[in-house]
Amino acid sequence: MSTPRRLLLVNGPNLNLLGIREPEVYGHDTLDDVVRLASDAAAAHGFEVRAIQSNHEGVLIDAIHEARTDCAGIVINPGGLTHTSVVLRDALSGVSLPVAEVHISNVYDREEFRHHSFVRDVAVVHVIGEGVAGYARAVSRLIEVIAGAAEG
Ligand code: CA2
Repeated sequence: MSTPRRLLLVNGPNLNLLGIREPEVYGHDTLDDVVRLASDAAAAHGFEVRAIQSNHEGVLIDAIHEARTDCAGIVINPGGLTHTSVVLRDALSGVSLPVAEVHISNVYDREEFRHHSFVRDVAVVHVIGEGVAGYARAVSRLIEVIAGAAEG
């Protein structure tokens, strides 16, 4: 079966507040801007994006499971769940799709509790601290990985 030309874009808790609160940390772009940026980057390679944002861990996990059947990879900013969630990590490793981890801010320049990521070692691409432009970079790099795997 051929590889689906679709990525799942996952944004975790509180990222619906992008562009509305804390612009000094996360900038002025909204979640809609992020989805547009990621979709444009994917379209440049002939891919489409299915986007989900939720404040509920189980909803995110269901979306990750569903991606198994019709997506080629997952771009995820897990928000605060990055630093706490074994179940999110298990969902990502369980679907066996290539994963790109994105953080808008540079978590390593912030509080110590943000330095640990449960997702880090199940992701093959990491884009950290590049603002919302990092989503476009993560999409392009993940598609390179997918294309490389399809070539064998
Ligand atoms: O830098 C990132 O992208 C983070 O994943 C964002 C998370 C934070 O817990 C991580 O340590 C780093 C927070 C997402 C909440 O986003 C907001 C956006 C605007 C206003 C308030 C929260």
